[in-house]
Amino acid sequence: MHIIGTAGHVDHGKSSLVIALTGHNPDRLIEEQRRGMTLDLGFAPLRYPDGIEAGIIDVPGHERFLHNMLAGAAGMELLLLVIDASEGPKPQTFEHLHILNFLNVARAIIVLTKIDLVDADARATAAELARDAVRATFAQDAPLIEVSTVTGEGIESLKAAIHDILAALPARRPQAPAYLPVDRVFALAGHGTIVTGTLMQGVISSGDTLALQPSGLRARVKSLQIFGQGVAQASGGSRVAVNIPNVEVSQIGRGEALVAVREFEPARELEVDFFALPSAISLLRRRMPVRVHIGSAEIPGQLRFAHAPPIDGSACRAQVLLWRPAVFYPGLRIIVRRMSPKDLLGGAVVRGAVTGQATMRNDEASATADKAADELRADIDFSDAPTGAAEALDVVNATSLNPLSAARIAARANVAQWLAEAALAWLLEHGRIVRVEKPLEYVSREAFDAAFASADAAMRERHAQSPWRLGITPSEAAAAVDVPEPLALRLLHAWRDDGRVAVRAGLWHAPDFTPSLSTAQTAFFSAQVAVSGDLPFLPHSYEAVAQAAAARSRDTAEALASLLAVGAFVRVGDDLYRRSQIEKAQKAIAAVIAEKGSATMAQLRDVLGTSRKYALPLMEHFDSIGFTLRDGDLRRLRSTAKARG
Ligand SMILES: Nc1nc2c(ncn2[C@@H]2O[C@H](COP(=O)(O)OP(=O)(O)OP(=O)(O)O)[C@@H](O)[C@H]2O)c(=O)[nH]1
Ligand SMILES: [Mg+2]
Repeated sequence: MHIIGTAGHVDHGKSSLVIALTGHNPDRLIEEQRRGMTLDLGFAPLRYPDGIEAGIIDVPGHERFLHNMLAGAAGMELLLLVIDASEGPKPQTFEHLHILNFLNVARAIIVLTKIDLVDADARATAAELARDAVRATFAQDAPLIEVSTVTGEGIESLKAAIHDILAALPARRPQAPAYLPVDRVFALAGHGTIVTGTLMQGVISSGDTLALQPSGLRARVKSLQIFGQGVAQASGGSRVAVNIPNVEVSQIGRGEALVAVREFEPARELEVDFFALPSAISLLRRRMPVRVHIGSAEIPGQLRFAHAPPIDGSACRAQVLLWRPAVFYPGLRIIVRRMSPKDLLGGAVVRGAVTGQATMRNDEASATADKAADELRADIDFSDAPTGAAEALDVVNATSLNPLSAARIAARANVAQWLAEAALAWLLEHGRIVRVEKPLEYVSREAFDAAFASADAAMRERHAQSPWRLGITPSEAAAAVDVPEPLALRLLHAWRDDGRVAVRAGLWHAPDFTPSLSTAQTAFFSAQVAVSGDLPFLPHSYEAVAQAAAARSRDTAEALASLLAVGAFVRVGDDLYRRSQIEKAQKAIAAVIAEKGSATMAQLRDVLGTSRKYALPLMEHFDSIGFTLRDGDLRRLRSTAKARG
């Protein structure tokens, strides 16, 4: 289903044309029928025998109701530009045309109405003026069809022309998350709240739970109608009435959007490509108060250009700050008017929310970034990739090392989350993106590898310069990669899972690295932690050794930490042993227990030849590492296998 829109000056015959095409009067308000003037949006279905169908949005022509016209304008795919043959183009002909030009309406038909009122010459003149009016807009090559709703002349050929265009229109992003700007809200006796709007993208099914945004209310879809007919499902481009009985009418206003729950987060700062209306260029300021028409909402805000305002109608990077939050998706078209008077300034295509890291980039920088994204995916074969894989990859590549959740990626790629998840799994499997844990998020493969190269260089430099040291701290890794420490830690864990780094005692090192002491350090520790020939199992005081090492130099203190981490020294409480002491003690203990099956503390102390003060903690250490086992007053070996280890 597709959406056709009317546009044109007041009284040029838009509503009459809709009646002639569909048999439905779009002017539903009594006031409209009494005054013969459209005040608010009207809707009518257009169905063809071959199943092609469309909804026509009839807009008011009077300039006082432009805000209503704007609420319905987003989402139009085919424009019927209505021009009275007896009057020719008038101000709102141009204004509507410009607005729809900005909204990127793809196709148009120029409809010259009331031809029964003019002679052939006047008709030809009106046709010429109409052609002039659409020059340099999307409608410049549109067919022009002359009609009269009084005599019926031209109506059938107009219907045929509409049919051919509809048949050729592409489908509307069913893979995207549902987004329906609400343009009417009312209660129906026995049913409760109904909201209507054009489903801009995605699919809505009865039974779905959606969100009204920016209010955040959950809305359960009880049933759906498209032009009065109940349907189980509506897809992008449909004019839909959605029954959401769990929400009160008073809780919803025009301007809310009914959207998929997880993919949309209301935001107030938008990054956009702005297109100025050429006649409004002199009004533009670097920062100016504006009214923004986004979906069906009209929100005051500020338009900001990075540098000077644009000097022509070509795309210009800008930010839009809204006074109230709104939901949007990349590619959504918005209209920007001056705060007061409300002149049309231009239109804009939303790129996304302004994110913390991306300060406003100028056009040159964004062009470079776009080119980089193209290059990154140029060599990938997406032919067997799930829907949205290319979009998700662009999003992840664009955010580089800032991890993004699946929900965020879905939102920025404008792909429904369940599809985005399948796309991410595919990209992971093909090595195009990388996941980091806690929480589970994704980063770009290129950025991840580049970050590793920096961390690896810092690590190897440390190994070369301070070979006695175990490695680098997360904060040193963070400095090397230039990211915050918590992120550095997540990256380090991911590299460890890849086998590219290892960690010992909180210090990160190359997997093949073992610390080695300088000759001077070795001599220092040989002297400090000497083993006495008489008392081979006597430990040293850890505190005393640590203080002596620290007093000597920081390097020496680091070397002590390394000796402990690699197990060359073993710390038991305050007692410091060499590994050889521990190993010999284990042998001696194993021998004495093996002989008798068990040993008392006194017997073990005698074997060790030390006092109870040292023997007791050491035996508790052996218990704790699973070497021995306490059995009342006795010690046994836990198992022969472990005794050997
Ligand atoms: N003679 C003649 N009159 C027409 C024709 N089409 C519309 N009219 C008359 O023109 C007047 C305006 O028609 P509408 O269809 O209400 O015009 P509109 O463009 O919808 O007006 P707004 O919604 O107020 O902008 C009405 O009195 C119609 O009867 C036509 O083809 N021939
Ligand atoms: Mg009308």
